[in-house]
Amino acid sequence: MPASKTETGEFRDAIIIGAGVTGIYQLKRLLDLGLNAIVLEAAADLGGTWYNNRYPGARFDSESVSYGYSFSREVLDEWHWKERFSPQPENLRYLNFVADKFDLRRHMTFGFRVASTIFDDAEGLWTVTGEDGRELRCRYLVLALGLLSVPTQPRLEGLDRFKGQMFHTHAWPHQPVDLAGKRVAVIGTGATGIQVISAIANEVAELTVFQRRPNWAAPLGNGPISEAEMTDIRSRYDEIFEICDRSPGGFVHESPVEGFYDVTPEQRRAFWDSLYDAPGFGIWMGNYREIFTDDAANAELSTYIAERIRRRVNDPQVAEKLIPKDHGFGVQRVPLESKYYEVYNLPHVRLVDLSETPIQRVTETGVETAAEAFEFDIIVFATGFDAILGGFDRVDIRGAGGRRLRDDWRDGPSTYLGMLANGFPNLLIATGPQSASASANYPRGIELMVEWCTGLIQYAQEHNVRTFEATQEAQTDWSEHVKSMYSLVLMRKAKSWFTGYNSNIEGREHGKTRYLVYNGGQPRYRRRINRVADAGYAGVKFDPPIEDENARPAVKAPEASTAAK
Ligand code: NA7
Repeated sequence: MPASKTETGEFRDAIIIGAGVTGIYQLKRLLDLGLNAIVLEAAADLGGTWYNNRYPGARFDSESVSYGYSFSREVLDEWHWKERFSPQPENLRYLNFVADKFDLRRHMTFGFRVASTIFDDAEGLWTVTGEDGRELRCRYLVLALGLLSVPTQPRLEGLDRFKGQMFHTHAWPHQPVDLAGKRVAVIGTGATGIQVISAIANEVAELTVFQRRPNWAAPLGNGPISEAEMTDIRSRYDEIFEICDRSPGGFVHESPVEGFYDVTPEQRRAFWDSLYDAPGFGIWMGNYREIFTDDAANAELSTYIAERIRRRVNDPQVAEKLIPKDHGFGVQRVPLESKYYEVYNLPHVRLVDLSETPIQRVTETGVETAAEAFEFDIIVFATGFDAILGGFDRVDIRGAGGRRLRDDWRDGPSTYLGMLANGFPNLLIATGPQSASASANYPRGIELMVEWCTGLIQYAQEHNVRTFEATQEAQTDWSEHVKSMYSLVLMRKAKSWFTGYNSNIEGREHGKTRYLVYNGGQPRYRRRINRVADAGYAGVKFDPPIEDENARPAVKAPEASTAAK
C-alpha cells in the first residue's frame, strides 16, 4: 500500500510527527479509536532510528525479544527474531512488517519536514506547516520526534576541505560503502563508535580511532535464534514482558535479591564473572542495585571491569587508555561490544588519545592533531546527538498566546509526566524529556506513554472536551520530582547526553546538568501515570471543565505490557 499524499489545507483529528518506533504505534492506537489520524515524517520512509542509522554494526543492545512491540499477539507469533541482538536491516524490516500488517503506511506521509506547529486559541486547533509550505490543521498534535534524531559533529576548522568521504554514522550512505583497502578514521567511542569500530576493523586497510574519553563497554554476546528457540520464546512472551515490567530499565535483567553488602567480595566476583560472560546488559541492569548509587560499590565493580579489559588488550599502555578514569562503570550508558577490545591488538589499528593530542584541523587529505598529520580515505563521525531536545528545538512549536516551547525549555525542559506541557493545549509528547522512555529499553517505555496519551485523547473525546493541558502546578511538581531523582543516582555526575552535555553545541560544553530523563524506573513511572489517569487525569486542566470527574472510569495505561491475550 503506498504512503499517503498529504495536500495543503487538510484537517485531521490527530497529527503525529515522526514515523519511528513511537509514531508507528501511536498511529495504530489512534486509528483504533476511530480517529482520522496521520503521521508526518521528514525521511523518505518509516523507521526513524532504524531507517537512518545504517552504519556497519548497528544493532540492538536490548535483547531482540524484549525490544519488539508487545501489543499484538499476532505480531509476536509471526515474527522470527533471527539474532539475539538484531541488526539494523532486520529491525527496519520488522517495523515495515508491523506497519504493513496493520495497513498503516497509507496513513503516513514521507518527505514532510515540519517547520512549525502553531496553536490557534480561537479555534482550539493546531496548524502544522511543512518546510515546503504545506499547511495542515488538527485537533490533537502528538510529537514522536525521537530522542536521538539530530546528529552533531565537531566544530572543526577545515571540515569542508576534506576531499575523501566523510559522514556521521546517523547519515551513513544507503548505498554500500566500499571499505576494503581504505584508510579509515573513526572519531568518537560511544555506543555507536564502538559498534562501528568492531564491525569494520577487519575490512579496512588502516583504522585510526580518535578517542577523547573512553567508555566502559562490556560484551554483547550475540548469536543466532533458531526456529526451535523462537518457538520457545513465543510461548514465554508473557513472562518476558512481565520481567521487563518489573525491572527499572524495562529489560530482561533484574537485580539479585541480595544486596552488594550482603555477600562477600569473592561472591561478588563470581557473580560478576557470570554476568560479564553472559549476553546483554546483565552486567549493568542485572547487577547489585548499589552500583548505581553507592560510590564504593561502583568503584569495586569498575576495578573488576578494568581487569577484564586489561586481560583482553595486549599492549598495557593501550589498555590503560581504554579504561575510563573519570567515571565509574554504568554511570554513563554502557556500550555493548563484540570483540571491541581485541580490535586494538590488530597491527593496522591505532588508538589516538585526543586528551593528549587534540585534533587541530581537518585538511584536504585527513586530520591534523597537535602531534602529527594523518591521511585518510574516509572519516566517520560517531560523535553523538543533540540528544532528547534536539528534535524539539528544531520545530517552531507555539502554544496558547504564541508561547514558544523552545523558550520555555531554554534552561531545561519542564513537562507533566514527560507527556504534557502547560500552555500547549492538546499537545502530547509520546516520547521526550522527563519520561521513562530515554532511560529504559525504548519500546517498553514508549508503549506505556502511547497508551497513556491515547487514553487521554479518548477521555477528552468522551467528555466532549475542546482542549486539555497540564496545570502549571502539576508540571512544576513533576519537574521537581524528576530533578530529585537525579540526586539518588551516580549518573548525575556523568558528562553524558543523559545530563545534557554535548561539546559540539555552544553553551552545552560545560556539562551544566539538565534534568532530561526520569530516573525513578519504569514500575514507579507506570504506577504514577496510572494513578493520574485513575483520578480523571489529575493535574490536567480541561476546557470546558468536566463537571463530574468520576462519572466515567478513566482509560489508563495497562498495569503490565499488553501482550495480547
Ligand atoms: P555518544 O554516546 O554521545 O558518544 C559520542 C562519542 O563521540 C563520545 O565518545 C564523545 O566523546 C565523542 N565526541 C563527541 N564530540 C567529539 C569531538 N568534538 N571530538 C572528539 N570526540 C567527540 O553518542 P553515540 O552515538 O555513541 O550513542 C548515543 C546513543 O545511541 C547511545 O547511548 C545508545 O542509546 C544509542 P566524549 O565522551 O564526549 O569525550
